[in-house]
Amino acid sequence: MKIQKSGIIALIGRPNVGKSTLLNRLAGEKVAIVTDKPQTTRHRITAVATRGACQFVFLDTPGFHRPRNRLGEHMVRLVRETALGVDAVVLMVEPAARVGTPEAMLIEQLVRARAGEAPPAVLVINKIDTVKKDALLAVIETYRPALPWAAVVPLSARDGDGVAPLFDELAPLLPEGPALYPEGQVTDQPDRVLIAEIVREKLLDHLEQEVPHGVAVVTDTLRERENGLVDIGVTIVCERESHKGILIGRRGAMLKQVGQEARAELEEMYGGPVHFQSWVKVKADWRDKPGQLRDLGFDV
Ligand SMILES: Nc1nc2c(ncn2[C@@H]2O[C@H](COP(=O)(O)OP(=O)(O)OP(=O)(O)O)[C@@H](O)[C@H]2O)c(=O)[nH]1
Ligand SMILES: [Mg+2]
Repeated sequence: MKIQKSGIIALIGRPNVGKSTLLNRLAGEKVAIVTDKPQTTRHRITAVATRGACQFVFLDTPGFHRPRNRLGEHMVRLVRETALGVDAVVLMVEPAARVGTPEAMLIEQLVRARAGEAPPAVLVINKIDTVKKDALLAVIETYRPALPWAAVVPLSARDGDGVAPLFDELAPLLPEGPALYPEGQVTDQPDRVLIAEIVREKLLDHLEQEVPHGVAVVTDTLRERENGLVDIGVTIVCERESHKGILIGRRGAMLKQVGQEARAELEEMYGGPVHFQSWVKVKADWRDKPGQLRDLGFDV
């Protein structure tokens, strides 16, 4: 079917609310990594979905939070810029009957940026699998006055319940126009970025406390040999020697475990054997150093 409407939709909300889970659900495949740690997403991630004559281009964003370093400032700026330059915004909230600080700030910015005009926005209440119906009604009643112009879509990004109605609410907000991405393209992330993110996801799954936030991953090597084997090498960056010890683990146990998990997913992605190697490097306070942030792929 020929595309007649297409538009860009930003997913915004506090850390850990489920934006990346929803992005993957909307795309129909894994485009963004998901963990139970807040501030997992650090980049803007595109996922393209087609429904009938509509092409939806979704942009996942970092969780909106009070920044404590340059990386955080960059992430928060990215949320603001993204939210203001799109055709529609999906504000995602937890199923709690209270407008929290990040939500209040995001709502205020949306309203102010468009000089009081109602921005095309949809409010998504996520994780409905965790609340009873009465509790959900209380959440809807809480948010309705805060965003009187927006449709409210309760859903479970994890289970997929309520995701189809979200497409129905967003379709009328798309401008008329041709496809923005070629048919079949699901994301614009280069393989090197996807690889680094998969490794970071496996790392975060095993890390606790302050270590995860100070971890970055870069793909150094990506080479397909003639026999079909894919060579992948990554550098894992952390902020302190003590963190390096945790990342490597007792006799290298942690790095080995993470390597196994990452390799399994990468082999699925490439449909064949992967040779995976990783190195751990300390870069003190990289999250506060513009030069190092740029080296690690952040557009600061
Ligand atoms: N129960 C439940 N958990 C969910 C749902 N959606 C996401 N989660 C969980 O919430 C956690 C955070 O999910 P993410 O998708 O990484 O959240 P995010 O908003 O992208 O987080 P940041 O990138 O840190 O801003 C993960 O443990 C998910 O499995 C849902 O619908 N129900
Ligand atoms: Mg995310």
